[in-house]
Amino acid sequence: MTQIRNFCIIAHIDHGKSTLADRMLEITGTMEKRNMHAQTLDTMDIEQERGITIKLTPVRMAWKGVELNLIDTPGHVDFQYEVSRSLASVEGAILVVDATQGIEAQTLSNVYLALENDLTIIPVLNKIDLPSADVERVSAEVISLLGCKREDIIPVSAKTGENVELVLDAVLEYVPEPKRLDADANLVEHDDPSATTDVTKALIFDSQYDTYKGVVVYTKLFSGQIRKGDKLEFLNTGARIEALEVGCFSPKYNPVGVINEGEIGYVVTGLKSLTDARVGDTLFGKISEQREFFKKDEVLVKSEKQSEAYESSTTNEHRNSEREIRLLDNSKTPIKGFKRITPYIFAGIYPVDTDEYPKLKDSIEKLTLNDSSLVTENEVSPALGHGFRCGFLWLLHLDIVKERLWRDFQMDVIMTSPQVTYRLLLPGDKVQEYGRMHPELVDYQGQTCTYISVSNPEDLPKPGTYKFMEEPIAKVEMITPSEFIGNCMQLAQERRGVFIGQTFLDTNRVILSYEIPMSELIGDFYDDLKSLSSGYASLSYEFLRYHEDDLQRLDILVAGERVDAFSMIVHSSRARYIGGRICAKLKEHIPKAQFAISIQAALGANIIAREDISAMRKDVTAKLYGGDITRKRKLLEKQKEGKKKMKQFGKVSIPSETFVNILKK
Ligand SMILES: Nc1nc2c(ncn2[C@@H]2O[C@H](COP(=O)(O)OP(=O)(O)OP(=O)(O)O)[C@@H](O)[C@H]2O)c(=O)[nH]1
Ligand SMILES: [Mg+2]
Repeated sequence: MTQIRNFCIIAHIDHGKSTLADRMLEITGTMEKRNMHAQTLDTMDIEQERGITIKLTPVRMAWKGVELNLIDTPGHVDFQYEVSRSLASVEGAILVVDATQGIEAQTLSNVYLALENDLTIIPVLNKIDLPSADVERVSAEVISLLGCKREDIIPVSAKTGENVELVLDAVLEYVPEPKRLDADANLVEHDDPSATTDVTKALIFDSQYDTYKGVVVYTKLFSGQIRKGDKLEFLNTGARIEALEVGCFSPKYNPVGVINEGEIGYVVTGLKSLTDARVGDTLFGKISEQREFFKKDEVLVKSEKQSEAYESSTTNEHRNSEREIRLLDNSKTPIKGFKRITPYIFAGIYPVDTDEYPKLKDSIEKLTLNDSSLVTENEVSPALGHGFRCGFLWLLHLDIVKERLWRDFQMDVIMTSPQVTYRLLLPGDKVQEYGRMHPELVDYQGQTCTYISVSNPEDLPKPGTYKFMEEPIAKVEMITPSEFIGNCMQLAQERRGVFIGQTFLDTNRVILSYEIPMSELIGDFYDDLKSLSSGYASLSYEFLRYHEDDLQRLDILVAGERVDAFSMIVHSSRARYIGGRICAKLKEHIPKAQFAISIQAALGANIIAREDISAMRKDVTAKLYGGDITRKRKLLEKQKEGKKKMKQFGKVSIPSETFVNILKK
């Protein structure tokens, strides 16, 4: 049997993961140099243009007779979910640290993730070709983080290829052989006597929709074997498939016909929708019973039940841990995957031109085919008409979805300001009434009450009808040079942060830990942190818990009319500041009209901020005199262009980009 090593590359953003992967592809002869470009594994156009990795990418290589399955991961904090899924499918991680910078916030959070997954970590210092590389200082940081020896750290240049071979050798030497499963689907070492082989079980760590192949799942085979033509079942959704094509990543799909135990590969499922092939699910097959498997009616009934259980467990917001579904048949215990992440922020997406709703619907359906993290629901807004409520991992994800809509489908959309999900406790059994908002019955101080999740301020029940409201709190870590500690602390405090502690990485750099409400991290927190620290501070955050607080809906009225798309839930202490800022921002963006326009922020019936836009005096062509009709036309054309992206509210037009930008400075 061939020896196998599965590993991924993790690091803070831009520390050189994809470039290191390039060199590995080259050295192992997986790809020819002429077919490569910088960051070859970043195949999406947006990845190449922005120079960042957004999606995990697996690739198979061979080194000294051993099969290597590598997964390149994104470093951006918003795509941590991609990292956690990659880590669940490998036994080792190459931790890349930029020798010109040192350990950053994402380095830490990735190390914690790797340790949670019980992975072997190989520390690598990158960019040693640069004169500003400080190998000594950064090595000391890595040693104190990992408790490793100086000689375990491999200094490389992913740019020139220096020492990259040593990294591959270290993978062979230190990363263990693929883990296996025991009868209860627990992970055990490859040589553990309790490991079983009589069933096929594969963890789905990603899925893609391919125009020609349909749904393709990316999988790590923990036990058994998958061959083309095998009949398989998704244990959580109950969907059953035949493996139409089976192969590995080279890095393109390479149909080799079989995935062996321990390997990473892909399976073409013939499914038309990703909802049946969920990331985190287990693909199951009984080697001895391939035929009968599909005839058993009771299997079908059971599967539907499982499917419901799965639905209810995953739609519940932020109850991150996937409920374990025990099956009657012990051999069908699913692999304990990874935490399923529910979206953290929600925003409404509406067509600028309401006639384009069918086109938007079609575009969004196509987008969700390839983005399992994107969640959508129909929504109707009094002001904006028919649209969708979409859930995103975080702001960069939202930004990318918006860009895709424009680029791939030429959809000009309005996005409402992103909101986190709040939880409310209502007295009594309100499950029927609030069916759409993931109601959950609880016993609160001896009374039956109902928890609901609200991600759209419009859905907020009237004050007084609920007992309390809770908001999500994040655990935040900032790493900063010590001269900026004061600035960072001030920023965190302004955003209602609670100080947890500080640790010195070395004499000059500090890790600051805070608990900050997630709603305060939306908008310009990251930009502010960067500007307050001259670009040196880095940030990581993670959902921690829900916390009860004094929260209210803030409404915005334009020319006396409430614009529902601008409403948001805010903390009472911040309402005046946020309201004032939004009014000022709208004043900047809303063009003058023939009449005066008032912009007001209100908490219930109380107006807490106000701006006025005075009436316009001249029309755009007034300054042109006489006969130059072409210039006049040009100006009118230009005005028309500008108008196209406006949205009419009563008598007032609001530019479409204002909606998503009102939270930014
Ligand atoms: N001088 C030098 N530059 C490097 C080296 N490795 C990477 N870079 C540069 O660093 C930048 C980031 O490299 P990437 O490989 O995209 O970094 P990454 O870690 O994959 O970034 P994300 O996936 O977005 O987190 C690019 O401009 C690379 O050319 C190196 O060894 N030396
Ligand atoms: Mg990358």
